[in-house]
Amino acid sequence: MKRILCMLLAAAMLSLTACSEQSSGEDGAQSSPSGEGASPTVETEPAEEEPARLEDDLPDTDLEGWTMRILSHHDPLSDERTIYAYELTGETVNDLIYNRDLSLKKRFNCDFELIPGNGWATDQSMLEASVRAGSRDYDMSFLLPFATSGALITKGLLYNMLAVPHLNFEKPWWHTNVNSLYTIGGYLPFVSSDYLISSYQYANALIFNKKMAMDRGADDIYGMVREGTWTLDAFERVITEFSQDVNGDGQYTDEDSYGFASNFGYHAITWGYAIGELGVQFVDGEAVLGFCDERFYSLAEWLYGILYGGNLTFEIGWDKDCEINWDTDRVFMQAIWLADLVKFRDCESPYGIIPYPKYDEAQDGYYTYMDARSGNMAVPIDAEADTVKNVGLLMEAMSCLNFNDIVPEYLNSIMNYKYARDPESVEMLGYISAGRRWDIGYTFSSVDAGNIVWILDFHLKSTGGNLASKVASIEKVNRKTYQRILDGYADLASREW
Ligand SMILES: [Ca+2]
Repeated sequence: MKRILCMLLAAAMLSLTACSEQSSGEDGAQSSPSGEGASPTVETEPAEEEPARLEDDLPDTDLEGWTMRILSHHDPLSDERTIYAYELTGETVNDLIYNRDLSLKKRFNCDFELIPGNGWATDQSMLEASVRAGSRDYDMSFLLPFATSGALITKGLLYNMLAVPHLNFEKPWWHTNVNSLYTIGGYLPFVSSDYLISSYQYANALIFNKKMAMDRGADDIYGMVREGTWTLDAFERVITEFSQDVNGDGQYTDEDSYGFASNFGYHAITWGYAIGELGVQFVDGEAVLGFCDERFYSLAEWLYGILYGGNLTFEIGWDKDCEINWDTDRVFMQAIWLADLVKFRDCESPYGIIPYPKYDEAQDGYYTYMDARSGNMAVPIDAEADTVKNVGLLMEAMSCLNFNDIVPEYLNSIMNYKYARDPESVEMLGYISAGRRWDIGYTFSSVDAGNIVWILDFHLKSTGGNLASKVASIEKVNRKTYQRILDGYADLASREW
């Protein structure tokens, strides 16, 4: 039964990974997740037929004791634990990763060494130092390209992943939509697959307090999501009734009650993606900016009202947990990364997981964006041919094992199953997964007041929600910035691979 549930979860999450078109805002995410995968039947005993495992179809290979040295992102909030386990700890996902690597060591006669960075972008400076010195200190990397705003491209630090043997993008563990998005002119600097649990952990989503919803007779939010009526207006309506000056002191502080809690930076920029836009797209060799049309400006005015207008929203600090404890039942809805849900596992007040709302009912689906911390896998540009081949072999094998065993277990682990089974949250994960967007603009930006991707963070408050003139003042420099990255791409694509 557990495995059946895992497969349902995986199907829900993977429903769009294989088929979305990320470069277009027109027809990417569907308005509903794939039917069978997202309609959980956990209360019914299904026919006990184990789903077939998909094989990696890799050749028998003896790597003769070769050690793959993995350079990994590592900062206080996210690190190598998404891909690597140092020892058995009793924690399910950790131990699955540990045993996965153990089986690969035996199968291919190889070993792994994890070399962590130490801070936001030290991993990338370590990689750059190795490339400059020609010392080949690493064989593979798990980095956050976002952390150096395109320097991985403009400095030419990464091998062309399209030229790495053994990677088979036809297999369902590859996030082919993501890999297509970052392929320009026949060059692909990095890839994403189920090897990165982070590619699920850092999807932006919302949770709501089911106890508060029941006590107050709130609208049927799941029903609205399902029917396509979960819109900005509906969101505003359901959160408004929960804000209250609980202690009656005339101030709104962490002692009061709110309809919504969110970080006003990295979570808040999700709203631009939720209405179906992308920060930047590369079209026919040119950088085309999003977030600069009437629809976006209208969203910004609305969001100003939500975040700053009427004590509706409690602000969560940067990289901090919400100061209002979930179990006090004083926050009705909260912006999260899926990675945060492990912290809610022991909460008494049950939560339901839902996607961000649509702009209006006419919008074709629910969208969200993937935070930088989802990261990417890559190979240093100066890797020798044998190294490239070995890394390709192990990346493919690891991705396959994660697809079969680890991602389903991870998804199961974030469900709020301690007190109440909630098959509807499984269904909602399908909508969230289907609407995941990766954005070239975001990936190659930094947290910067002059970057269009971050405009809701830096300028919403100071402009009172009227962003049009601010956008106009930064458009030109943004086009230039992204054009420089496109030029870097062109240089790399022109090399022999
Ligand atoms: Ca108060």
